[in-house]
Amino acid sequence: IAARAALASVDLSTYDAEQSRLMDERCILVDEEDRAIGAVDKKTCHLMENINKGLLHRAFSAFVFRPSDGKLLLQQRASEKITFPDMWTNTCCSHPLDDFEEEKVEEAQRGVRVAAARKLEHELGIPQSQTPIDEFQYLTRIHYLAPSDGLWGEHEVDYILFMTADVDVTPNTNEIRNHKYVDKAELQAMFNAPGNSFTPWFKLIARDFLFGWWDELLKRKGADGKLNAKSL
Ligand code: DMA
Ligand code: MN
Repeated sequence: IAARAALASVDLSTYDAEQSRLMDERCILVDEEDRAIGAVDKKTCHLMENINKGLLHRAFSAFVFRPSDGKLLLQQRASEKITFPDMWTNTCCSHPLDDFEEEKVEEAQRGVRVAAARKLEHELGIPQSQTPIDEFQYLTRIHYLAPSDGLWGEHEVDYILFMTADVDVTPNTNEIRNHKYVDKAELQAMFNAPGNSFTPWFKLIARDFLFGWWDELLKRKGADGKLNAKSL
């Protein structure tokens, strides 16, 4: 990757103040093998000009399913989001941060699990007591690159985490516009309907992985009759 001094920057004053502030968070830079190689602010990480020079960071995509019926909790991103505003997506995505020692721990994907619980609370108001980090089922990592508009985009090694949990949602309206539970047919109908837009990573994960794992999850009923992603 390019030397730090050569990386592009941009003025955020026309964007939402809170979302601009969050652009100071420090993401974990990784190489193509997901080895941590440094840290840089979220703004720098998400500018296409830097992505085009190879800048890559670590992220997670969490999928929360309702244990009683296996419906998936979706969110629609707020208009305030600087990247991918107003798009429908999986329950919660974000980044483990270099700012927190615990989120840098790689053993048993501890860092991304801790970050996922933190952001489920921040974005959806889900108390962390309802998302114990050991209950996340880590499925795989994907490396992908996707532009948002001309200026912004994503280039990540993205850890996919499933969880079955009964959760209380209190949306942070600076982060999410809407949320809803869907079954497979309802999600497919949303994809087919004109006018809905979806994040590129959610479309990619849905196309390649989601429906297969979801079918498996729906077969994994415990003695209590509830679905459990931990057995996937
Ligand atoms: C970034 O998500 C992570 C992925 C997997 C795309 P995001 O833009 O929702 O992050 P944040 O909520 O931290 O802005
Ligand atoms: Mn990112």
